[in-house]
Amino acid sequence: MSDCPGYTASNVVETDGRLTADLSLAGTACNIYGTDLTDLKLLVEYQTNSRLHVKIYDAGLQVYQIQESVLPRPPNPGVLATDSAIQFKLTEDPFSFSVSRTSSNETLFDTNGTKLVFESQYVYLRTWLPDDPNLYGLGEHSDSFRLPTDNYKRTLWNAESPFIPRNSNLYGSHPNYLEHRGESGSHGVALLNANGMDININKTDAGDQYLEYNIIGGVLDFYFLAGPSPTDVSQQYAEVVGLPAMMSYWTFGFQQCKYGWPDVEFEAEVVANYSAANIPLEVLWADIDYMDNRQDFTLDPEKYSLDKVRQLVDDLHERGQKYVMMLDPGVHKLDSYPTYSRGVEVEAFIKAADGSLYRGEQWAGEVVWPDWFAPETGAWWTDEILRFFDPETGIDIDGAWNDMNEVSNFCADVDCDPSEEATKRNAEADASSKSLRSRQNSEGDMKGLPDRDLFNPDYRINNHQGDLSVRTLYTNNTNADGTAQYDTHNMHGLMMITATRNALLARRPNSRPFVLTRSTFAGAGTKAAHWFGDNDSNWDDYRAAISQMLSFAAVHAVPMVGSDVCGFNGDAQERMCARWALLGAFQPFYRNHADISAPNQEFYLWALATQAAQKAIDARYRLLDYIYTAMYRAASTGVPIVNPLFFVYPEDAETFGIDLQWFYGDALLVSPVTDDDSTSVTFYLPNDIFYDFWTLQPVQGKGATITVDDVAFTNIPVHIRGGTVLPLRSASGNTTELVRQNDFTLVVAPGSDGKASGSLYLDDGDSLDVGDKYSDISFDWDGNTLRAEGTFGYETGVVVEVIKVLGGEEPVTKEGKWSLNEAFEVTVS
Ligand code: MIG
Repeated sequence: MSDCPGYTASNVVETDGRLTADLSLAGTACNIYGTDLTDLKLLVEYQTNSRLHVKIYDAGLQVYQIQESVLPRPPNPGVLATDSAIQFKLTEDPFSFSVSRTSSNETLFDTNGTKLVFESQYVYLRTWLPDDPNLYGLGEHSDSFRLPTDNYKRTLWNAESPFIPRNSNLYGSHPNYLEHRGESGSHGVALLNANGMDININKTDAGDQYLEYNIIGGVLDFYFLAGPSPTDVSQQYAEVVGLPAMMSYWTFGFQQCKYGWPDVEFEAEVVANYSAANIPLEVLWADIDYMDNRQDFTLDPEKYSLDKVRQLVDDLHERGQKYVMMLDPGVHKLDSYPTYSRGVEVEAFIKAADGSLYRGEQWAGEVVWPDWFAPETGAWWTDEILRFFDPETGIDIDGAWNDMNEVSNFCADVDCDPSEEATKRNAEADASSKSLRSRQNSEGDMKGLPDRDLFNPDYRINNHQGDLSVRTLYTNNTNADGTAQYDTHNMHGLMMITATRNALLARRPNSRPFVLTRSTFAGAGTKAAHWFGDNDSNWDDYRAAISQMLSFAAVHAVPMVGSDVCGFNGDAQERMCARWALLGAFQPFYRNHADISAPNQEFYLWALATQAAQKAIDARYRLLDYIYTAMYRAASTGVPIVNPLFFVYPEDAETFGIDLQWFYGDALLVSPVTDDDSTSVTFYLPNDIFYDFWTLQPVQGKGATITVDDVAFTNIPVHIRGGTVLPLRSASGNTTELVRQNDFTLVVAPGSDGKASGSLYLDDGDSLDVGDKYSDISFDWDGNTLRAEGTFGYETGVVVEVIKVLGGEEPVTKEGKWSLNEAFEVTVS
């Protein structure tokens, strides 16, 4: 890199809130991993007081840029630089820039002294950072929430990732990070670039800390977010990629899945067993087992006959339970398979370089994949979903599960032949690769530079699968809009969930669609929930579930997340599964799931897991409206649904590295036992007043760790943060529908100043547009009186029956019947 010439800025034009410049290569091209581009453009926009857009792109507008149709960019209201909380500073020769905080002049991002490299297949930019910075994000990964700062590499390339390996790329890509600097605040840096990349966080030999991007294509499209609080950064990021989709109330219920359940009768037994064990089950899932020969939109005629599945779904619905089924993107290539032939008809599938259908291998055998860029693909997908999931004649599902959408291809490498004919096809593809290039060659359409090596670029990212095309779509495939898979690979999952969400909306236009996805990209939270894929039934992955949740929910604007509870791979053990039942109950998405090769692990199979699940679900369901309110805040304002400790205590340096505890919502501190098979836990209690959630006894935090021994395998330490009012249902229920019929108890947990506040959002729990039929009630406790006021548009039919004020040996309790349809005021003494 040091041999590269860098760029010089010229023609700098500065107007109100905007700066543009030309960047020209400052010397002899270094061509380290491709060809240096000679002419670039710089665009700087002060978009809002807290958002700065900095874009460096090719003057010819040929280099690939993310399609607006996939990831719409935020509007640019435009502000004056002088009104912005962060400032852009340009150094013209050699070109570099910095971003600093206006109020303190502190530098947040700084490329000075390093040279930008912008080549056909390699883009490099380095920023200096303070020593050992507090960095979070750059998912998807299974590493610590606070990222290592020494010799650490984050690779972003969506990949099938069994056992969620550490220090590896996983199923999703989110090239944004949050940096927290304690008292001086937090800021965010979001890069909208979908190409494969390595982000290195390390120090130079001289000890200077840096973060650097090594990207194999695309442009540098940065959004700098001013914070200054960590929560502000989350909100500002959600403004860039879109606010998360609001989830239905029932999606917070407990869910059970298993790959390898033998038949629909067994599924019905699972439901009955849960009921017999007195463990509420909200959602039953169907994995690929239901399919005929593992083809989408088919049923195994023996094991999952239509009549029986319809009966099961009717029974579930009658009891207020739900059913979700899997859909894989790989479509069996078989002329007699209607989904395939209808797709061929409308050219819905990805084509190889020679124009023939691109084939690979998946569950069903030889498959093709949807080209989500093709004009008819969305309509074809919706039509397939409408046909198969027709409530009258098919299966009336409540949600859809999208798996394998990285894309996962069982073909191991680019020499793989999904069938005998593939040999011939590959030869033809080679011969006609020119046609691929010419299709990319049009000028100024941002569809990708011509003449690139789309299989093996010289800069090799650290993909744990190996070369770019290993076990996925060949990266030389051209999408229908002329772009290459090489550039769009990381967005296949996002596009699939967009199509699936649209299809579910066509089925039930007034309901919030529920889609669960394995693969994600920036913005995925606007479409779907995400689970962390094929983890292992061990304590390491139990712990990793916490940092994964924090990264997605607090940094990547994907609130509805969770791991496979009790672990996917391997043989779950009773005590671990009991602990995980408790852990999962305090994460947004709560589903037990296991692999076909793993023994069954439904909670009722063990005494400890049964008791743990009963206790966990009882608490979770009493808390449903509290977490639903947090979901609503996330969906309407971008405030995270769960919070890392430093989001609540941003000046307490002890909290910056914590990823074994979290706030469920912003009032409940969850501190599970995390050591293998242990019954004791040492956790951090910030300097604040807390109340044990189970006993309601006050506990004064001292800004130190405390150790609790004898934590039963059926127990999890949870504390209410002082200063909050928790709206709890007085009782749980077998389904969330029943929970909604119960009255409320308001738990007032006074802070050190004796005061407390909280809120409660209520609506029908499922309508896409609730209009004015919602209530958003704030609770304020001044030490004597609780005041409830706000908007009251939703008639709950239930009341607040108890107000409990914590603080003394025993809580002070007042009973009554306070309507939630209007403001009220209660003095408790
Ligand atoms: O190759 O559908 O991550 O949850 O059970 C495995 C079968 C394919 C991977 C998913 C997992 C699912 C499984 N799928």
